[in-house]
Amino acid sequence: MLPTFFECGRFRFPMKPVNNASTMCKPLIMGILNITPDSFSDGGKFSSLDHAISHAEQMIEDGVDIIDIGGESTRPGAVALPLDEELKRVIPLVYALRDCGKPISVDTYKPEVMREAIIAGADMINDIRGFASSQAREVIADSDVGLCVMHMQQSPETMQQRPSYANVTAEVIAFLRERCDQLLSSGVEKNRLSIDPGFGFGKTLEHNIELLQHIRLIQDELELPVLAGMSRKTMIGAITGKPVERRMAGSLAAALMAMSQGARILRVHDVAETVDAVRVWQAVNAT
Ligand code: 7PJ
Repeated sequence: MLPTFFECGRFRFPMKPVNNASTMCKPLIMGILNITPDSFSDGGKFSSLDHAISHAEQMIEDGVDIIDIGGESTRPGAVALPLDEELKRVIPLVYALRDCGKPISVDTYKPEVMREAIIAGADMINDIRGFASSQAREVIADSDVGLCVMHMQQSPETMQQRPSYANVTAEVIAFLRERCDQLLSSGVEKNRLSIDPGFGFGKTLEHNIELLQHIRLIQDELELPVLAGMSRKTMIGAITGKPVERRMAGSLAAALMAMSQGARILRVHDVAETVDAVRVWQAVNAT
């Protein structure tokens, strides 16, 4: 059984189906707010603070539930961003958005960025390295933020060179279980955790598809809400043959597949369109 709520700083979201007869639960929409000048999806369109703020305002109008701020590009082959540059990009935006009425998540694996983001008012930390660093776990234990613990094989520089698993689903479950146990023993409450198989992070298309087919199993095994992020990713391009700027329809289909597997949080670029797709799904399935 999933915890009843996902606790996320100043916010609390119900995680169980409202209607017990239905296995479906309306997923939360996490909108991606990239402030990387080299962001491959937004083409650097939202590089300045003002543009990022207006992008956030648009997402709120479109029905976003959580805003995920990312300062460092983690596309395959990307090189790491220096700490001071990431702080300069992310922290002013957290301050600017802290009272926007929606929880602010920060996509970072650096403990220093986590600490400053929490001081600035962030409600959630989304770590693509799954809180591997003990300093990260210390920062988190001293706070009340929600967490996303993601699986990645290797690191962004090398992860797509030769992804390899004997059993990808079993290995992702084992990894996430270990990281979540570590967090729980450092004092983090279970209802602050969400988990993510990490689509595209050290995975072939076949690995990604197998994980998508097993979201419900992953969620049931760990009894934690699954966050799924496939929006505009290479896997969508590989299936549809479309470049990144034409992957919205494929991304919507993937989001619905994740939702039908019970995913509780969908991390997406196209908030308005995903909200509509979820509404149609709900109208048919959750009555
Ligand atoms: C993910 C992420 C993801 C979580 C990125 C991109 C690359 N965080 N940060 N899950 N992806 N939790 O958005 O294409 O899949 S950055």
